[in-house]
This record gives sequence, C-alpha cells and structure tokens, in this order.
Amino acid sequence: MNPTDITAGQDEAWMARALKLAERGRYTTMPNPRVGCVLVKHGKHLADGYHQRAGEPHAEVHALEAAGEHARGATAYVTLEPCSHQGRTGPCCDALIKAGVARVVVAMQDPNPQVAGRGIARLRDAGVEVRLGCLEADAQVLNAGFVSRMTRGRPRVSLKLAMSLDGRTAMASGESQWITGAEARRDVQRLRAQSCAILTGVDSIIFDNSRLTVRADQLGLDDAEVIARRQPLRVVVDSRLRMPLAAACLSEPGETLVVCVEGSESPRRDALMRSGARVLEMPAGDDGRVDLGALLKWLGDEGGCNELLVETGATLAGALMDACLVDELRLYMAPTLLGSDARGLMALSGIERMAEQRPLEILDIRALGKDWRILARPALA
Ligand code: AOF
Ligand code: ZN
Repeated sequence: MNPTDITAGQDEAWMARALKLAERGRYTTMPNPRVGCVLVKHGKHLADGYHQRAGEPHAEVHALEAAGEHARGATAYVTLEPCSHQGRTGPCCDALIKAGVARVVVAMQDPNPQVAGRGIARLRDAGVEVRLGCLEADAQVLNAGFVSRMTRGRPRVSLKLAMSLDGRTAMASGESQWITGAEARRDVQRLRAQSCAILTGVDSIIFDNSRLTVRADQLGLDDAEVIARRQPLRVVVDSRLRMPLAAACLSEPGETLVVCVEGSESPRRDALMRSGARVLEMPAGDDGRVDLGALLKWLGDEGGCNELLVETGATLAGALMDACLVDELRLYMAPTLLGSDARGLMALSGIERMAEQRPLEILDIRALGKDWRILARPALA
C-alpha cells in the first residue's frame, strides 16, 4: 500500500511501515519485543524509530528524538502499546504526551503485565486520541514468542526437522549430515539467529557433535557479523548426564546449559562445569526424565526466553509433541529417499489406531532450493 494513496487505509499504510521498522530488530531485541514507530503530521512522514536492543531506548523515543519539536500535534504509529512502566528505560506513553503527540495508533496491546493496557489508558486520560488494533495480526506474529512468554510463562516452541521424502531423518547409525541443501540450512541459521535458545537432546550431541551455533558466513544477511556476536543459549536435555566432556558446543562462544534430573551424580556434574557447561537440575517427569514442561517454564521465567528452537532427534521431538509443548513444526523435506531402515521423524506414544493419529494444520509450504519447507502446527482437536 502506498502511504500517499488517500483512498487506501492511511493508518494501515503507516502501520505497515512501522512493522517493517520493527522487523529490523528481529535478531537483536530479545528478551524485549520487536517494536517500530512512525511519526506522521498532516499526512506527511516526520520520523522513524525502532527498538534495537534491550536496555537501549524504545522505538517511540528514537522517533521522538528524530522529530524534535515537530512531534507536537503529530500522529504516532506504534506496533506495540507504548509502555507505562519504568523499566530499563522511561515510560514511552509519558514521552509521547510530553512531546504533544495528538493521536496514537497502536497495533496491539502490550502483553507484559506491567503494561497490559495501562499505556493506552494513560494516553487517553491525557486527552490523546488512541486507535487500537491496526494490523494487529501482523504485530502478533512478529512478537509471538514475547507474547507466549508474557501470557503463558514459557517460550514459543518451534520444532525443526529435516527429513527425506519418505519421512526419515537419519540413518540407523545416527548419521544425518546432510539431508537438505544449502538454502534450507541457511533458513535454519536465520531461525537460530532469531531464537533465544536452541534445545536439543544429548543423543544429538553424541551422534552429530552439533555445535548449535549461528555462523555469520551462512546467514546471508548484511549485518551477519553483528548478529552472530550473540549466540543463542544452547540447552541440552541430558537426564542422566551422558554429555561428553569433549562436546564441540562446550567450547563455542555463548553458553551451554545441560539439564539433568534432580539428584544427578555430582562428580559428573562438576566435571561438566569444569568443561564450560552450566548444569541445571529439573524435577523428573513420570518417565524419570527431565520434566519438559518445567524446563520450558524455567526458560521463560528465569531465562527470558521468547523463542525456543528445537533441533533434535525422534525421542525428544516425540516427547515434546506428546506433552503438547510444540507450537510450530518446521519440516524441511529433501527430494530423496532414505529407506525403511533409516530413522523416523518422531517417536510418538499411544498411536495404534487411526482414531489416535495426530492431525496437523499446514500453514505454509514453499520451495527452498531443491527442498521444501512446510510450516505446520498441531491441529486443535
Ligand atoms: C515500548 N516500546 O520499543 C519496546 C517496549 O526494560 P525496558 O525498559 O526496555 O522495558 C521492556 C519492556 O517494555 C518490554 O517487556 C515490553 O513490555 C516493553 N517494550 N515498549 O513502548 C518499545 N521495546
Ligand atoms: Zn517504552
């Protein structure tokens, strides 16, 4: 939509610009949300702003600074409700009021319980006209991880699986490199870069010695070097502490969290810590393994984790699906056949009859080089 096209929705056009600005923070704002702001006066663009990093000014502050005195009487388009709390930075709703902004168009309410409507209420109390819900669906998608952490106390979980056309993910030996091509792997690199943490099982570390890192040279983005300076937290589910002390990921930049069940052998734990791991004890679930729901809660509450990417084998993938902890499946399907001796996609329990199948809803399918990417989510019963 063209912002100068009077026949089209003016608010929507300016909000689309604000969303594009917010998008620039995709790889850097965590644990904060991605937020963009555009200031407009008499139908003309005044200034842009977006949130870059937690601890740094919010989107509105950048835009107000750029507009200076001209902000008086302007309309602000913000992709998230302006904050009302004193966090690492001051309340944005007060900054907008002080600058004399006359109207604020907001895409979505801030799910942060410290804000949750108070920013909008304060603006209205000060006589500022507020429109809420402009391009809300797009804003919700952009910050689905932040919304999940704020409303459910756990990250949004994306389960990534690379498979052959016959649904196989590895040879019987565990060998799996590489099923998909370079473009699909680049897509996964970007996914890693935008995730707060990557979750895997200890068997994936043992078989593949995966590093689970973001590599600047594989991102294919302009600011790849800057993005790759932040490495997502690596989380290894390792109920009985079988993690090899020489695992490659332990010597990579960034942190590796090894998660075992409470009461695990302490000499082993100490040795892992000396090798550079952080060890976390979690309660055991009914099967004696790490309680995955409790781990996700910890990652949300203590780890500030908005988006969690799962890159793992069939057992942990199945356990997460069984526990209804997967929000999105990202299946990378390669045009190849690995045969029936190869490993299956995920070990799901309790499926014997067709009535017990687990239906999925496909959200998007697209080609990535010679491979296909399928985005899906568990279908609601
Ligand atoms: C806004 N504009 O650009 C962002 C907002 O620790 P702080 O001070 O950065 O506050 C973080 C919280 O502020 C975050 O949890 C969310 O509720 C809100 N983020 N709000 O008005 C922005 N990034
Ligand atoms: Zn703010």
